[in-house]
Amino acid sequence: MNQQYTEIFSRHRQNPIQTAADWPYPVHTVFNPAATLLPNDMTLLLCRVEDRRGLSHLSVARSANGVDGWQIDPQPTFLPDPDHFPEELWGIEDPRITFIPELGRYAIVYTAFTRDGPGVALAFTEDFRHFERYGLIMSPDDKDAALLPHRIGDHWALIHRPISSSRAHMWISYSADLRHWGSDKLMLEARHGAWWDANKIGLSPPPIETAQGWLVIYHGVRQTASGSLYRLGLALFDLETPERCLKRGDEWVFGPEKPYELHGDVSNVTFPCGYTIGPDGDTLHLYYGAADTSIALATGSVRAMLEWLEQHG
Ligand code: BMA
Repeated sequence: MNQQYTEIFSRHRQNPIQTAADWPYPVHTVFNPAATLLPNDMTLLLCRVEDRRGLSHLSVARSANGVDGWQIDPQPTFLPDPDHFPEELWGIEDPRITFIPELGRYAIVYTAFTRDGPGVALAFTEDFRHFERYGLIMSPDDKDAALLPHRIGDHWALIHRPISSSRAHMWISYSADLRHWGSDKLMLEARHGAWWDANKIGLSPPPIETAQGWLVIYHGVRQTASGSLYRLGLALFDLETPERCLKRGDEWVFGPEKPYELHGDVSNVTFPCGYTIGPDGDTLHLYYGAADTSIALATGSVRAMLEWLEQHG
């Protein structure tokens, strides 16, 4: 690769850090994990696990250093429950975790694969063992969603990605009770034509709250003759009015380069759904699905991302 570009994320040398072979029960692939740091400083990943029917569920993996020594739940942690939640008929996918201090609980926003396509579902947990489902909060087609960690004014805010006609943009919606959502605002539009983020974009991990604004890592999907290319870009949004974009980078900052990202069930995919931030308050550990097959880790700096946006935004 051309080293004249600023490297925003560096890959861990042990990548991929988790594969299906590490799982304590038979699975086909593990990818697109949500992440959070527990009060005891353990890293928790909520991994998307696909079985050999093609259906996904979520399972927890915990590690003291966030790299290896993973303790993986011996059975699926969070299974689809189509008897009570028919929207989970074809599985649950791509979770994003946000800790909500006001509620003292973690919100898990995930994709429910309904009979009519992907929709957005919400659940809460305190311990990643017991879950309270709120059910579907955005009807299909909609995905790539995460909650902001606190209210904006009086309202909770959810970033999500509905598909209308053939274009897919990032939207933000508001709610007084976390169940009924509205006041939808367009947050970031997919570009047109040859751009890396033309036609289809979506939130990747939940936004990172900084003094300068909500720092958003989003994915752009470029359609090519040999399929889709999933790459990542950066944008910054106003803290009080999060639909207001302050800066958007023109170039992507991360994309498939390594063999485990280039080849797999779905080739050319880097797809993060979570991160943790180190004790220095700056080091970002980004956990991503590689080629819809394994889990990989890349490290960056929040300060460096903001500086990059200053220059390239
Ligand atoms: C997206 C989502 C992700 C997946 C990606 C590449 O639309 O379905 O779960 O990683 O496509 O297949």
